[in-house]
Amino acid sequence: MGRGKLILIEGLDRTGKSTQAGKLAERLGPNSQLIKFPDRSTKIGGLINQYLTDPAFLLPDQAIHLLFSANRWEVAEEIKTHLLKGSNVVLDRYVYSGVAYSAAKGVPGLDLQWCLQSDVGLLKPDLTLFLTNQGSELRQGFGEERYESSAFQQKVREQFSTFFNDFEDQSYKQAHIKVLETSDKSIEQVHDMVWSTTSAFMQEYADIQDFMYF
Ligand code: NYM
Ligand code: MG
Repeated sequence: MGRGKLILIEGLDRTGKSTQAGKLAERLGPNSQLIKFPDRSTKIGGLINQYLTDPAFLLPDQAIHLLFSANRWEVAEEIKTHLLKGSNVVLDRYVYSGVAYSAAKGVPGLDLQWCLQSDVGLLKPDLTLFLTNQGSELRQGFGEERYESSAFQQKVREQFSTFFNDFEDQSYKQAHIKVLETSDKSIEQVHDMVWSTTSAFMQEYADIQDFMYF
């Protein structure tokens, strides 16, 4: 039996990631695992949650960046164990969110290169589905959390795109990162796109055993 596949759903806020990650994990069967980042249930996740929801809770940008990264390292071994047992793991956000949101702040020194360092050594997803809803960042009515403003989301979009284009190897990008345009599509229509892309990938790459790392 081959190892399970690590499948990541990424995107800006309000693009339906959590809904789609949940539906994908369900479709992959009872053996699959769904892991969301940030995981607010751990001690580190509690600090992240406070930072996101309480404007009076201040942390240096470098410090909160490292907490988001530490929150991934907390479950790095658990993810690998699931994959080795043959379970597929669906991630709701991961390293790409980590670098894109922090780099979007425009803080001197906090560039993509710096931001990636704390995640170097984490498993790379076998397949990343980047959900994009043209203009999602231009809409009104974002939530109340830190980062949920139209102006900031536009900057995050640019950082995701720079990262995929300039930091990822082009052949890796072609095979392993798929951009799904979801504008004007229903939840079920987007799920169909997610599923057809995932199942085609899993057939083509059924035999991969080696792991890839950031
Ligand atoms: N976020 C998420 C980061 O800034 N860095 C990270 O490493 C991760 C995983 O947290 N606006 C940001 C993106 C979101 C916020 O995530 C909360 P969610 O998926 O909205 O709960
Ligand atoms: Mg959010």
